Amino acid sequence: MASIQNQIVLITGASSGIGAACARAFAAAGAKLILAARRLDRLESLAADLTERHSAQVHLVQLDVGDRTQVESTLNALPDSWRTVDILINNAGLSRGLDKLHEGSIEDWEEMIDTNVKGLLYVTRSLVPGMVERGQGHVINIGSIAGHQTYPNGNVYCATKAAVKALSEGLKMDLLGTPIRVSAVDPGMVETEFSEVRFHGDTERASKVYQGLTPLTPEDVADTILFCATRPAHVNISEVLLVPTEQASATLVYRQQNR
Ligand code: NDP
Ligand code: 8X3
Repeated sequence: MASIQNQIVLITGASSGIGAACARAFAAAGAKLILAARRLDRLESLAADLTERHSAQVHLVQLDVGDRTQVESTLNALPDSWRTVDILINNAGLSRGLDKLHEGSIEDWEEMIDTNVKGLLYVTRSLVPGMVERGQGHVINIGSIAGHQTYPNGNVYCATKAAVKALSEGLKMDLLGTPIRVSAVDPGMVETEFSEVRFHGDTERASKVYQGLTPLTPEDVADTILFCATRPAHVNISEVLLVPTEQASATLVYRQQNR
């Protein structure tokens, strides 16, 4: 296992779920963290906890990844001691709605495309040139099983995650000949705030998504991401698809009654 002690890791969408779990896992491994999300209060309490538990060095940025001007100005204004990002975890993302395409909300589509595709591109475009210049870096994109298999009513969300898959593959090709690594970590069902956000705050509908099965936890995914980041420099984990044992595909899950 290669050490990531004192490496600078920037995590987008660190205020919840998989991003927050990554912050905990990478802090425990001794990394320095730049945590980004729109909800600064959430980042502040996470940072306080990481400092107390791991004496972690943490820098917070309030950031909407879908706002191009904000991404460019915020990342260009990182303090000198935080500029040399070694590992970028493009995790910020969301789904909105689960509707037939011809009945879907165009506002929902735009929010998903702006965050999951354009947001990932803006952050990557801002940080990867520095990695190339320094000859050091690793980009880890959080895709989804939804980028491998489309499911009914998933249309635009699945399309954004298929785009993330294509962008991870394309970035790897474009960085060939540099030491920069690119990984895609593509989970199946993970219990986070994801479904609550998808259903616009309908917690009852959200909880039914995971009824009768044991989903992945955010920590399971963070574990895999940390594994990718701690391989020796000549090893590039290009793609990992991880699902709960009770999930076989995007549409096939095994649910037990009374669980
Ligand atoms: P959560 O809703 O728990 O977390 C999503 C995170 O993304 C939050 O921290 C949120 O922060 C951030 N975010 C959303 N929009 C923006 C934005 N415009 N700018 C900055 N940050 C933003 O969900 P998950 O942890 O599950 O999701 C993380 C990633 O994992 C997503 O890319 C998702 O698509 C992917 N994924 C999730 C799966 C699941 O089943 N849960 C399965 C496969 C992939 P804030 O609102 O504070 O900005
Ligand atoms: C999240 C998993 O199956 O809801 O990407 O699309 S799924």
